[in-house]
Amino acid sequence: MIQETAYIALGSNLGDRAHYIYDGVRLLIERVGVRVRLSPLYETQPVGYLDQPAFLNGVAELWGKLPEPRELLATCLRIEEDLGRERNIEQGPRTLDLDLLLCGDCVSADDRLTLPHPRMHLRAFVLRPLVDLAPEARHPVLRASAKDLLQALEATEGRMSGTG
Ligand code: PH2
Ligand code: MG
Ligand code: MG
Repeated sequence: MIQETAYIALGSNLGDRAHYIYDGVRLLIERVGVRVRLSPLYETQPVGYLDQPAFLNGVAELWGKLPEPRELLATCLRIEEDLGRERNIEQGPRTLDLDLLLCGDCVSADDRLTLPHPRMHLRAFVLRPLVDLAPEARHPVLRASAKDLLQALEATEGRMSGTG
């Protein structure tokens, strides 16, 4: 059996945000059948589309016999839907967003799934919790560790508030 590691970013900015994130983790464990570790959660200000409430963000590490990335993506979308996500405004408020960041060393650029996530290295709300979990996790395209990517981002943007 091939054991692999994947990382998924979680974000919520509607309702009981922590509850949605913990429910998302529970459903990942049940439906993917792998071990999951959850990072600390951070309260973050919206990036991109600004006119929306603050987010709670974290990252989950999945370890075990993983499905194909497309199947994992389909499971994530289904969990978002089952937890009440409505897609009205692009990048707008959501009960739960699950974004595939890394699936082992997989690199993919088809129209439905881009891996690694195309903006993960630009987002402190993704990199900060990823570094908490796995500072040495490698970005297979940029060939840099999560820790190095966060350091590079902080050098240009400054440190994300509330993360020490
Ligand atoms: N997600 C977005 C857009 N902006 N900002 C924060 N702070 N956290 C998010 O998870 C987030 C965002 C689109 O997915
Ligand atoms: Mg997202
Ligand atoms: Mg998403």
